[in-house]
Amino acid sequence: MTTRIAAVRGRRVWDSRALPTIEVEVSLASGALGRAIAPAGASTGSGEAVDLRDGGADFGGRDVRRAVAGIEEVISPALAGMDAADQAAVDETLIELDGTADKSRLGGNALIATSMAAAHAAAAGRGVPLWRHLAGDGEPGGLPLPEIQVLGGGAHAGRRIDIQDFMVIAIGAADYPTALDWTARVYHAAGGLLSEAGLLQGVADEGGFWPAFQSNREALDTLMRAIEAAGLRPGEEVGISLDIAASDFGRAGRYRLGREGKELDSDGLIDMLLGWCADYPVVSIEDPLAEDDIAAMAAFTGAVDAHVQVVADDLVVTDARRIEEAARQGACNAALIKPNQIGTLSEARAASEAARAMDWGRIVSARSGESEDTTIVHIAVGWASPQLKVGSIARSERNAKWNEGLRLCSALPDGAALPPADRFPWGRTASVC
Ligand code: 2PG
Ligand code: MG
Repeated sequence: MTTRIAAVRGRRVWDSRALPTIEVEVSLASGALGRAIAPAGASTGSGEAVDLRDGGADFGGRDVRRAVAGIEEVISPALAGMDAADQAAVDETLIELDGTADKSRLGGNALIATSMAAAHAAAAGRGVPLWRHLAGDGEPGGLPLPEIQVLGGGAHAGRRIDIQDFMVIAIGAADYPTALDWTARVYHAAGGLLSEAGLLQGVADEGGFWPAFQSNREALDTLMRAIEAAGLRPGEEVGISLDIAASDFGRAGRYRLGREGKELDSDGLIDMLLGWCADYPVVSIEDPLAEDDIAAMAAFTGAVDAHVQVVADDLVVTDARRIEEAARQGACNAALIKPNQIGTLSEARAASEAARAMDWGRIVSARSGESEDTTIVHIAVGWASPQLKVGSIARSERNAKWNEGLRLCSALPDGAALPPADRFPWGRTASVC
């Protein structure tokens, strides 16, 4: 066996928020090596695998020395001698070693870094790119359509504005490099508008501009003007995508919009969002209501135009069972796939397959706390995900991913082509908004 694991090492490294995180290095008997770094969320769903931290005073309790020790003492001896190419066996072993439902003993962060590092090592041992290894016997996809943040808010910007992500999707771009070009133009135009208005105050956690606005609609207006100032047609070439991250400002059907001093019930929030969809070319909305407000989320999905993608993040947390349940309830029509929410690649893949089986949209996503790790780009291609979300198009922990996609353009069978428009809800109707 050329992919036999010789050693697994855990290492404490730094993420994009100056917080410690975990890198795992899996080396094979053949000398091949695989490395991966765990990302970390800030607005997390309550059902996510536990991100194991030390507690105490250091770095707000967010150090990872315990999780690194678990890799060295528990995971490393158990994986030595196993076949890195047998991802299912590696992941089952990790799940058994942890032994808890929420992965709180060894930590979802330790598990996902190990699971991804094993995949990297197996690909290196086989002498194939990671996306090819991850595709297995299935057909890999092409490049995914990027969903890119221009303005960052919510938990990623000190709650300066309630809505978390104001993003764009270059729905009219024929290929991946063009989608990035158009988005970078919009990004610069937005920066120019903010600068003219005296509102330029740096960037939020994912590289989008800091939201120095008085209302959420002011952010939407700025995004519209930025698309136009970039010389692009809103709704035809570039659509607006929002992550409301409603669980961060509401529970049990009560929502508090701090910036606007408003209290809304579920119907009030639905009306507000439907109003935005009527007034702006919104093509995708993530977590429109809180994770415990499922009937209201289903009501929103039923009421919003069929060309709008309704994405579940906090509600389904990359868990196949939760995705199937959400589909049964008609809560949404797309799933965000964040491997660290569930803890192993095999379980994340099962979630992706569950979404695919229901003909849902699928968006592989990074977290707000990131690093130079580009595994998710290979996951998106290997698992044929039509979309990818990694934050903005500024800061290197983000552009490491977009640039990896540019590298893959020359390696993939379909080159730089993006999935055809009819793969997306907005492409199935004649026009958007
Ligand atoms: C989200 C992500 C990325 P976080 O909510 O979709 O924007 O944020 O990683 O903080 O959960
Ligand atoms: Mg989200």
